[in-house]
Amino acid sequence: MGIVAHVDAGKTSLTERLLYAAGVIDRVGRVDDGNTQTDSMDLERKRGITIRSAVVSFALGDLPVNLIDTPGHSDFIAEVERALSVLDGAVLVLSAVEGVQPQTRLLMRTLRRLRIPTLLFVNKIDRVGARYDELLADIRRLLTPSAVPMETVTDLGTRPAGVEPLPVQRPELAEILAERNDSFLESYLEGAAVDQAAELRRQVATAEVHPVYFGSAMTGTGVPELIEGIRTWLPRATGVPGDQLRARVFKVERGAAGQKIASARVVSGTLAARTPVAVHPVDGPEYQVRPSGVEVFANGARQPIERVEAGQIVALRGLKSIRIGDQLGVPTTQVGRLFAPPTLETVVSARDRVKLFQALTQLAEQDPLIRVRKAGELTVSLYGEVQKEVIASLLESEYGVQVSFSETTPIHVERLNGVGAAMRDITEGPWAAGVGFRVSPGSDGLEYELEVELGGLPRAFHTAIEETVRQTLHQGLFGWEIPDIRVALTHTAYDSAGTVAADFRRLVPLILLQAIAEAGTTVLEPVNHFELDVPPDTISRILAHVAEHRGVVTQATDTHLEGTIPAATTHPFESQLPTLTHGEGLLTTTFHSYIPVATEPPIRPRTDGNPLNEKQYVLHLNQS
Ligand SMILES: Nc1nc2c(ncn2[C@@H]2O[C@H](COP(=O)(O)OP(=O)(O)OP(=O)(O)O)[C@@H](O)[C@H]2O)c(=O)[nH]1
Ligand SMILES: [Mg+2]
Repeated sequence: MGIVAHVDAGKTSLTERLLYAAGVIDRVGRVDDGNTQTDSMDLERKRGITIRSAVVSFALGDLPVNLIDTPGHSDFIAEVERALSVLDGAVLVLSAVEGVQPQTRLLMRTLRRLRIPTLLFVNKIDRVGARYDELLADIRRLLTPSAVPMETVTDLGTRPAGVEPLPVQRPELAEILAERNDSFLESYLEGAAVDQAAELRRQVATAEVHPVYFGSAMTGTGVPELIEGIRTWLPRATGVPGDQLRARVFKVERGAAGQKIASARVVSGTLAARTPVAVHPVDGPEYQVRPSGVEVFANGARQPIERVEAGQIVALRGLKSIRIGDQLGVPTTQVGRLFAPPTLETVVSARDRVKLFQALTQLAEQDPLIRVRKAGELTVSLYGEVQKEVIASLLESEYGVQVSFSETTPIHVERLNGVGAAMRDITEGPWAAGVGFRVSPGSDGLEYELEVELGGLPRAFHTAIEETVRQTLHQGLFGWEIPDIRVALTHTAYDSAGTVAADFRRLVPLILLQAIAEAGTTVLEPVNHFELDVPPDTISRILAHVAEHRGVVTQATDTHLEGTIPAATTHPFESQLPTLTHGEGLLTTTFHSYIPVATEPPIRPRTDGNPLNEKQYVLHLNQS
């Protein structure tokens, strides 16, 4: 089960309450005191925010629960994405005061799309300004039309706030259930006895209906009721132990002695220590490993175990090359990207470059979105400024490397302007290979098509060509990635006596980029959607401030603005808000889209020896 929410809604506090209720801890820790179970990193304790997902486990009566407490800050959305790929159920937390926030909407949309059974927990009912009816209306309008309150609240907005259960067998609930099930509707209309609880359980399991609980992670009110809700409505994990092993790695960390520890969710089958398992990496060929140790999460700690079964989350030791997203046993289809990729990057420098590179590479294992790029200088991609601070302090505390960053800049992308084609035959170049490509604009990643006979070329060469096409697309005409494109392989040639895969790997970038050059590309910049709440007396100043930062307002009242703003100007815009709004401005941004840059397109330094210039490229290959 996962706990997800907008930043500061109270996920970690609620996790602490659940652990306490389950008897795992005998004192409730507080985020504000830096002593909770799941915010265990120094930096999390110091800053009072969650940075990495953490797994804890406990039993709610006879129900064993593995819980993942996730970060809410939008800079760490990648952590949530990984957790979502292994969940059977979720609790989406909202604050009764702040209500539905941008990240709440993004998460609910994703949970519904993935059909993950979800309960809503409206937290902080003890705080001044807590709302009930109005908030329920917001939930129905903005999150899910089929939200079902399970309780009413007494003394709302005061410390003694409490909850009163609503009956499950009630007409309002029957109507919601009937909307989604015709046979239930019929029986209900006929006045037959209908089991609303059973129907509710079924519709929660299919993520059609979402029960809403209320409470306070601060006072503990409503937590027993939420626990009962989890036990009653969320479906229990089913996994067939006799089946073949299927497991997915969603977290990689390093233990005290630097050894890798991988957390994986076992979907089916069993997994045992010192027994070989097949690893299917995100990219690259399958290989076999023997985990030296297998541990499960139990009662707040990891415990070694000989064999784990379906449904459990395990920690695996001794897997040196394991990465987040890898699958164990029999692979299933990858979940694909749920949220937008990072749109910012920064150059990192340190006195000891070798040490910095090693440290960053290790960090990138724990967080694949720390994409390290070596083009003379080292750059990492980012979701935002908080992440930058986190990387700096991790590098210092865990690796003893002091770093400085350049200013954060947006990661642009390139889009094709039209169609282009290029080909070279085997007789024409320095390599014993021939290829031809036709490229055209795409809308959904790389769409790779074969317009040649598959059998006309050995399999290994086809693989080499396709892999090289993917790599080449990381750097378009201006050095930026081309994410959406259709590439057709129109010609191949080889010499059965002399051709090796490397011939194709060298030739493909040259010819593919020729085809792309013929099509031409446009450089696009990332743009964010923003929501901004400000005091009414500051609105005119704020509107000018938005315009100065190339923002576009699409909706406005005298205290609330919505619109778009380039990623490039988002941080400078935000950093001046406190002064402009007497510290009361509240901004949230989420990725919106890419738009063409209005000025001269920025050029990114290449790392590929520049296949756009054949002489230079051949020279580069000969040197490396
Ligand atoms: N009054 C009140 N404060 C709460 C409640 N729950 C949490 N808080 C406070 O809200 C703040 C955020 O709580 P966290 O539990 O860290 O929230 P979170 O969702 O884990 O935050 P991130 O992981 O950083 O996204 C802390 O200062 C908590 O003490 C509640 O029910 N009532
Ligand atoms: Mg937290």
